[in-house]
Amino acid sequence: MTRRVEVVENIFSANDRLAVENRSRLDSAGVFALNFMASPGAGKTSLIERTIHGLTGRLRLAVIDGDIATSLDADRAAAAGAKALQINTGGECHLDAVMLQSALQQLDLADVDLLIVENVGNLVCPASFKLGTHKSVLIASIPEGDDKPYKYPGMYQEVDALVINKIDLLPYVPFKMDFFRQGVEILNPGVTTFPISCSTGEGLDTWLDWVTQEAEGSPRS
Ligand SMILES: Nc1nc2c(ncn2[C@@H]2O[C@H](COP(=O)(O)OP(=O)(O)O)[C@@H](O)[C@H]2O)c(=O)[nH]1
Ligand SMILES: [Mg+2]
Repeated sequence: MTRRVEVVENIFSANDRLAVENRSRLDSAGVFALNFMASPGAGKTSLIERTIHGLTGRLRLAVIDGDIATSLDADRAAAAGAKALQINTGGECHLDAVMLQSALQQLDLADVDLLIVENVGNLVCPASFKLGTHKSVLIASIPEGDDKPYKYPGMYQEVDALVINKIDLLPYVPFKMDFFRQGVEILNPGVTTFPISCSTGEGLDTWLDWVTQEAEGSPRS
């Protein structure tokens, strides 16, 4: 039992060391990076598309898409106008720092201001693996239900910002916003929150302003 714990700790510390290297590579290239995490179908790729459309002409974007199989999400990001690269994890339920390191080696970062990493759809494992990105963003969505902060506390307490997507569905889906927000507040008090709809565009201006401010405030060399 003790041996197993040690092995797990070694894996995490090796990952964390590589995450630090990734961060320094991003900083020296002047790239601000976000890690998008969410359950499958919450709207990660939809928000990436909206963000690309909203920031074109203001920031130069690249997207790294993590998926178990297919390049569908990277194709969507490329069609929206960003430089896009797909990582297929071959069954792994999360991205880790090694995978990001190899993706960064394949991207020319010289003409990138903002990098969005779309993690594998999963509310558990991605929270445990640092990548070296500057901020992590959780995309929750109304049809998932209002109990998710209570059921997946590890994810909710880790993130720097919370997007609540699909608010256009509030009239149709039972979702108690107060109950949801109470759960979030216990785990991550005061976390910056963006209620949005990728379908109608509601709330997206505030989101885009936040991304722009964060990217412009990040270290550049
Ligand atoms: N009603 C509604 N549907 C949305 C919204 N955002 C995304 N979707 C839909 O949700 C599904 C999953 O979206 P996708 O971006 O692929 O999610 P991902 O798996 O997290 O990347 C797609 O059918 C989207 O069209 C939204 O704000 N409102
Ligand atoms: Mg996706």
